[in-house]
Amino acid sequence: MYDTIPNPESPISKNGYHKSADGGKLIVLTAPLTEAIDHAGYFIQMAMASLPIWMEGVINRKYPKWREVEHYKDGSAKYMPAGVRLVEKSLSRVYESDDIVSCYPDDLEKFIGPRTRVVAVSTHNPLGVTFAAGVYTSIFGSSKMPINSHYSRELFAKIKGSEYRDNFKVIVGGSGGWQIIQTDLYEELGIDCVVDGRSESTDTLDLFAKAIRQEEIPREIVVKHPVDRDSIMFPDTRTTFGVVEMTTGCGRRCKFCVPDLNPQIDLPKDKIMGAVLANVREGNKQISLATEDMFIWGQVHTEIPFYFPNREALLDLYGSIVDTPGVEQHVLSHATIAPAVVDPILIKELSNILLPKSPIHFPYLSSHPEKKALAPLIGLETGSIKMAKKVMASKGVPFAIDHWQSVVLEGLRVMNENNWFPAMTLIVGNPDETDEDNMATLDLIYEMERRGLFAFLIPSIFTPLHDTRMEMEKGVTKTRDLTPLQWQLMMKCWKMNLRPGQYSWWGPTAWRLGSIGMWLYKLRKLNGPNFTYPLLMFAGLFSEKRLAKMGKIYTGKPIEVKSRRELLATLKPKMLQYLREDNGDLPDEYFTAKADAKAESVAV
Ligand code: B12
Ligand code: SF4
Repeated sequence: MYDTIPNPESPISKNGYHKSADGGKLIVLTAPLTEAIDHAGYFIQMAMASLPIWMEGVINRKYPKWREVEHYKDGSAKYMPAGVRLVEKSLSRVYESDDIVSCYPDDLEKFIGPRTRVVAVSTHNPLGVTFAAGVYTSIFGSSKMPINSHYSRELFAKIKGSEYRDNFKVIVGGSGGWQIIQTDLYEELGIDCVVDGRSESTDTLDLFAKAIRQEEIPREIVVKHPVDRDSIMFPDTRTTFGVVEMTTGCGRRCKFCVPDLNPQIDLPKDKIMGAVLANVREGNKQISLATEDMFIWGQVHTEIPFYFPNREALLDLYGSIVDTPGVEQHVLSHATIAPAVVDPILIKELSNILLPKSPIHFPYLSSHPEKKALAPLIGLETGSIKMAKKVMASKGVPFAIDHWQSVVLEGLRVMNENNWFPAMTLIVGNPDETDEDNMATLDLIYEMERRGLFAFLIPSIFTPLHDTRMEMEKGVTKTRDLTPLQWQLMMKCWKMNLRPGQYSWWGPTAWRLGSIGMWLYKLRKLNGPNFTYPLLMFAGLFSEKRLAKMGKIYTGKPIEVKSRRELLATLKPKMLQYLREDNGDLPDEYFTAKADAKAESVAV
């Protein structure tokens, strides 16, 4: 019924259009190769999001087989990002599975044919204009073309050049779709519509139906996010890196955050386990639970505030995952730091469960016999209380944001002691940021160094993200405009990151010579004079003490740090009831309140 070139011989599907053995699939789903690969773990994709295309050789040398992907017999993709798998699952409610295919970009020609009506692309970060990704390519000189963007553009060009292009619509979705809307690259990339939202929505299904009927579709559509846990679907096929959703939303309400705009939902364990089993069945050995904050799972919409983690529920969930036969590796995704201060025993017990299956090794940091480590992604964002109050006032709850520096240091201490070495993001160039704010963040970073604490620090330049409360705000836009202190913060973070890699005799020398060579060759012109001394500090050409004496850098002032006991003592009385005694450090008020409650219940 919907075919423009009907084949009278072909059978009719339940939706009323003609099937054709060689006419292509009705709906073809795909994603950029660099986002689909299930190779070498998270870090390769993160590197490809940040390195410019001219540095692709570095990736090729380190991972010569990264382009080798696996197929099913029919040529479809063995693994795809979780987003693609969910679109596939959502559509399968309406269309026959034989009408839908998920394939790698190189296989598009096999599946796009005269009866194809939709080519749908899921993308995480197609243009590299999001935080962290854009900044590093721009330091190296090309702000628009990280490796991932290059491959995304190549994919769009391939679809645009299809001989059947007039017959189908190109619909884009996924967490990076907004980049197309914001840069208005519809024409250039050959995109008809960008969907902002989840594929489960009936609005998404209506959009696909319209496209299949070859009706006009809007350029942009915002679809509703499901509000209850049962409306979120789960893939029953293999996902890239074994990603399975654990929660949506967050609840800490940082102003710059996109995922926090979604409702706070923790997904049912049986469905999570179903998706884990599906991954294992299809040959995946790794699982990773996608979340904004792993610690809210099991404590969403209960009588206890979500920022007091549900220890038993979390241990049960993670235990079931790593004990699933076939799961050989498990990787953490995002978390927050305050729960480590609230419940250190939870961190310890999670380590006992998770370390044996962690593929991450930090030989110079870990005390685990096999040097294994856990590395969740955690937002530090700023060390300035003034800035934190403005942009992330609830980031450290149950602790007041005034104690943010102590929460970070204390949380990191607990984590490091249990072999958690998180990757922590920092935002440089927030709107209205002053030198004082940067100095406060440097104070915190130097204090981390003095205390021998380790986190992999990822500074990125403030990017106003769509729909957030900071969408209209402007921070620094070019690396040349960064102040000396902003540069110093970035370079100090990277210098500290390299600490565990510098134990070989050649390590420091290689970095020193490499970075100076790079500066002479390219970077001094690109990044301007404010970059010079921070780079010299990074390269270790002059000691930090000497550079500070010369007035070229700021080496931080000691900060007053509250211990865990002191932090707990700052909690509001009504919060004390949610603390657990086995962690110790409880303030006297906790015991008084408990005795009072007991006396009251006896009296009743
Ligand atoms: C797992 C993950 C990763 C993994 C794996 C990614 C992968 N290829 O599978 C790794 C670690 C590699 C990664 C890397 C990066 N990530 Co990431 N990642 C996530 C995380 C935790 C989960 C993503 C996920 O699979 N979710 C589950 C699926 C089901 O959700 P989904 O993809 O959004 O799909 C739904 C909808 O978007 C929609 N949909 C999806 N595709 C399509 C297509 C069509 C046609 C339609 C209609 C609908 C649709 O329907 C789906 C639900 O039904 C999210 C946070 C989050 N909770 O989403 C961050 C997140 C998406 N990542 C983020 C960032 C910043 C990055 C990096 C840039 C970080 C960096 N600097 O290195 C890189 C970029 C990587 C790249 N290739 O370019 C940001 C935002 C990205 C953005 N564009 O704004 C997020 C939101 C994290 C955050 N809190 O800030 N990431
Ligand atoms: S803690 Fe992280 S996920 Fe939660 S609102 Fe803040 S930035 Fe977003």
